[in-house]
Amino acid sequence: MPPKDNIFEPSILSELGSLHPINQIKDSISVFLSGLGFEIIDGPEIETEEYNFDLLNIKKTHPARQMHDTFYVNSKNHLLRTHTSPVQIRAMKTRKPPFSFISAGKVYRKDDDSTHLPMFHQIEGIHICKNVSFGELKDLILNIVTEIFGDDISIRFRPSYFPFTEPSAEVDILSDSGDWLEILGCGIVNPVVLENCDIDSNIFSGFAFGLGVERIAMLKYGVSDIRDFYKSNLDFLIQF
Ligand code: 2U9
Repeated sequence: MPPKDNIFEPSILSELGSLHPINQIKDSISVFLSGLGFEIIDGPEIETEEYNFDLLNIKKTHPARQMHDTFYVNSKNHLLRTHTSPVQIRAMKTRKPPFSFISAGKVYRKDDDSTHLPMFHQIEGIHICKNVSFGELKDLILNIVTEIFGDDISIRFRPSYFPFTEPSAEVDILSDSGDWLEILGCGIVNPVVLENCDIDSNIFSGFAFGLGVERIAMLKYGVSDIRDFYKSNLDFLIQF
C-alpha cells in the first residue's frame, strides 16, 4: 500500500522553493520605486489611534475607526495598523523635507470575503518637495502601472476622496474585456497632514499614493479569489 500522503512525491522534492507571489510583487514594485529615488522605510504594525488616524486627518466619526472595521488591541488606543501611512507620518515628523519615502508591509482590517482579507499588503509612497504638481504624480503613476502591466496598459484617473489627500483620485486600468478596474489611489497630500507633521505647507507640498498588493496580483494573474494566495496549496503557488 502506498503511504496516504506521499511526502516523497518527486515534484515536491525537486522544487527549490521560491518567494510567495505577493512578496514577489511587493519586492519588484519596491525595487522599481527605490530606483526612482524613493527611500524604503519601515515601522510598527501595532499603532496608536493618533498615528493611524488623527494625524492623517481621519476624524473621530470616520467609519473606518469603528470597532467592526479595525482590530483594537487591549485598550482602545492601540490597534493593528489599517494602512502603512503611519510609517510615513513617523518619518515625516523626524526628518526635514524634501524627501521621498515608500513603506510596504502588512495591514489589518476586519474584512473577509473573496476580494478582502483581514490581513493584506500595501505599498504607499509619498514625495514632499517645493512646487509639487498633480502632473508629476500622473507621470509617476503611469510609470508604476506600466512597470507592473507592460507598455500597452491604458489608465484613467477618476476623482475620489481620502481625508489625507486633496484633491484625490482613484486610478483604473482598462481590461481586455473593456471594463475599467480600480488599481490604486493617489492625491496631493492634504496641507493639514503636512502641518500635523510640523512641515510648513506654505513652503512644501507633496503627493502620495497607495496600492493593495493582493489586488494587483489578482488583476495581473487573473485570480478571482484572494484567499487562494493564503491556502498554502503548492499546485496554486508553483505557478508564480
Ligand atoms: C501620508 C499622507 C498620504 C496614501 C494614499 C491612497 C491614496 C489609497 C488605498 C489603495 C488600496 C488603500 O490598500 S488600499 O485599500 N490607498 O487609495 N493611499 S493616497 O496617502 C498618504 C500616505 C501617507 C502621510
